[in-house]
This record gives sequence, structure tokens and C-alpha cells, in this order.
Amino acid sequence: EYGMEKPRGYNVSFHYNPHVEYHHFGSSHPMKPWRLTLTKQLVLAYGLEYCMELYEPRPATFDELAIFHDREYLSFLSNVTPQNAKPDDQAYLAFGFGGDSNDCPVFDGLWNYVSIYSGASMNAAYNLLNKQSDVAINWSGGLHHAKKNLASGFCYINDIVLAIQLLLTQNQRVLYIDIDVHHGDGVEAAFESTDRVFTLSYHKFGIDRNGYPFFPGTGNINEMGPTDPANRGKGHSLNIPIDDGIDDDQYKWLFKTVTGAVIDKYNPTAIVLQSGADSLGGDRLGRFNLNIKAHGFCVETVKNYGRPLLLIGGGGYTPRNVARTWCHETAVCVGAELHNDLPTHIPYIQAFQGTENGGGILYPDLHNTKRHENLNTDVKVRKLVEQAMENLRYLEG
Ligand code: ZL4
Ligand code: CA
Ligand code: ZN
Repeated sequence: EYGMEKPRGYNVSFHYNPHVEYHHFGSSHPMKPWRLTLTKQLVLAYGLEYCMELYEPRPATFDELAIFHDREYLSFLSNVTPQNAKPDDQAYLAFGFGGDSNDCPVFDGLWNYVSIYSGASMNAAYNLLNKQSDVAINWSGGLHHAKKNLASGFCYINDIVLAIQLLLTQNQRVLYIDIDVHHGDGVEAAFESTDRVFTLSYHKFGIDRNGYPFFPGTGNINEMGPTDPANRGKGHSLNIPIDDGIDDDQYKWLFKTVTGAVIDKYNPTAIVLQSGADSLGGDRLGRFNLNIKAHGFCVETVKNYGRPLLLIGGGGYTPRNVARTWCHETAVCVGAELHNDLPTHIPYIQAFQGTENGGGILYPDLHNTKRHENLNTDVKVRKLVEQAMENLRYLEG
């Protein structure tokens, strides 16, 4: 931890409001805001706070959220409580709550929770706009499924869309990259009619044994946004559907090749990277076999293009590995290498100890911890890249 210095003229900022931690989706719900407590503890234990600027952003206001979301939806969201919720109410179902799915529960402090993570993404975007930061990080954001009038897949407010809207005030072209194991459908839909945002999502895609598609079921390789030639957004989405069990080398090559081609062709003036940690091996909901350093390779690759970068969280359902990954990626941003042995003075150190929890180290081997057989052959991965390159030809001429 010693001898690390902030490189002159290169600024990383960390946008975090600790009040986000105290919210609970329900005891067995996979989304655990508590993973952010673990992440923060690791970041502090490694001394990374001395290598970046820390911000404690205020919650976003109703009017700020209305830049993207419908006011009727926001009114509902700001007023609904577990006590007054009527689960068979028309509005309740229409806005994405309840139903057969408990994906988006109404819990205590819901409005507070959504305004906190959204405020942090907006604060991070402002830092990039006024050039206070080269990289701005918000691990509490990245809720990519929310639509303007619909809660979906654990997401109520789309902080990514709000942040991109801010970036668009001073950037002609913003590139959105999404390495969460789920398709970034909400962000893609929000900008489907503009050529000023290009969305690129890598995700698990396919039907499982029981006939259910992997959530949200969209994002096949042929989905490239609108098909109408008069629509400016045509060709400005690229989806990379991946099968179970992809390994480090395949993912790194796929990510580097495709992302590199998109950046070269689209030439964005700012980049937003959603770094959902459910693409790791051993994730409770994910299907991939990635190790922490392969996930971090994506952050490093994007950072090295030197464009203003907003780095945000997203999914991640094995909290100890979410914390490890986002701590590692914070270090990647400030250019620090971290010891594999975890500092011993971390609160909640037990969460990282014992064979099943990763043996007290930062980089446990996560390959095949959930025994997802790799269904991606090298030939299939190469074909996928060829198809992606073919799709990118829409960007020319
Ligand atoms: C749960 O145990 O695939 C929710 C959700 C709540 C608590 C107890 C209720 C039991 C797994 C998931 C009923 C659970 C019903 N509880 C879940 C089609 C589905 C309908 C809902 O990372 N059932 C829906 C959403 C995905 C579906 C993934 C990823 C977000 C992100 C960004 C969102 N929804 C089938 C599932 C549980 C639960 C256990 C669950 N939900 C797993 N996958 C889904 O991209 C943050
Ligand atoms: Ca994704
Ligand atoms: Zn996800």
C-alpha cells in the first residue's frame, strides 16, 4: 500500500453515499446493497482512498429524475410503501411491481434508495463534465433494466440513462459498454432513436432446460436497434450473446476485439462502463466462469483509451466476490497493484475467510466454482466476433 501516488494530472473520483447500504430488498432477494459496504471496506483497507477524490453525493431530486422518467411513474415510486401498497392495483402492476415476480419489491426507504444511487451517478457525470475527473466511479449505480415508466429486474430508476443524458450536454458521442451478465436493455431502449449514443452489451443469452429465456430475453446478435433506415439510431446498438461457462481467455479476446473495433469506428468523446459483477464465476445468478482479473481486464482496456470514463456497478450476487472485483477495479483505475493477502484489519473479514469464501485472499480462483460447463467453443467465439464486425459495417457511410 505504500509508495502509491496519484499520477499528476490524472484524477480518479469515487462517488459514494453510505446511506445506500441500509436498504434491504427482503431477506432472500439476491440484490444485497450490503455488498457495497464490503466493497467500501476493502477499498479503504487497501488505502485506495489516498489515490483518489472521495465524494459523498446528495440524493437526486424528483425533478432531476424526471429528465428521463415519467412524472406519473415517479409520483407512484415516491409514494408507495410496504404499508400502502395494493398488489392488485392497476398502477402497481403496470409500473412493474409485484405480479408473479418478486424482482422489484416495494421495501422501506425505496425512494430514498433510488435517489441515492441515482444522485451518485449524476454527481460522477458532472465531475467528468467539468473535467475534475478523468475516471469517475459509482459502484452503487448501474441499474440498466429500468425503463422510463417501468421497474424491471431489480432496477427502478435508470441512473445510467440519467448520467448519459448529462454527458450528452457536452459530448457529441457517448459509448455505453455493459459487461453485466444480463442484457443492458433499458439503456439500449432509451437511446434507440439517436446516433449520439452507441450501446454495446455482452451478456448470457439463451433458453434454459425448462424453456425459460435468460433474463431479460433480449440482446441477440441480430438486434442492432431500429431497422427503419430513416431512424438515426439504426445500427447504434451491438449485442454480444454468450453461452454458459465462458472462460477468461475467450472473454478477454472477445471484449478486446469487439470493444476496440467499436471505439475505433464510433470514436466516442466519453465512455460509460457498466461493470456488473454477476459475470464472474461463482455468481449466484450468473453463468460465466470469469476470474476477477479477467473482469478487471475489461476496465483496464477501456481506461487505456484515455477518454473520460464513468465506471458504474450493476449486478453481482455473491457479495464477497463483488467486493473483491470492484476493489480490484478501483485499483486498476488509480494504477495500483494490490497484495493478494487481504489486510487483516478489515471489518467483516470473516466474509472473505474459509475455503468456501475465498481463503482470505483478494484473487481466489473462481473458474468453475459453480461448475458451469463451457458451452462456448473457440470456433463459436470467433464466429461471434466475425458477426459483430459485420454488424459494425452499418456505422460506415
Ligand atoms: C428473486 O429468492 O428471471 C426475488 C429473484 C425474490 C425472494 C423470494 C421470492 C421467491 C431469484 C430472482 C420468488 C422469486 C421469483 N426472491 C423470481 C422471470 C422471473 C420471475 C421472478 O443484474 N422469478 C423473472 C431478474 C430475473 C426473472 C434478473 C438482474 C439485474 C441486473 C442489474 C435481474 N428475473 C423468474 C424469477 C428470490 C429471488 C430469486 C431472480 N430474478 C433471478 N433472476 C431474476 O442485470 C442489477
Ligand atoms: Ca451486459
Ligand atoms: Zn445482471
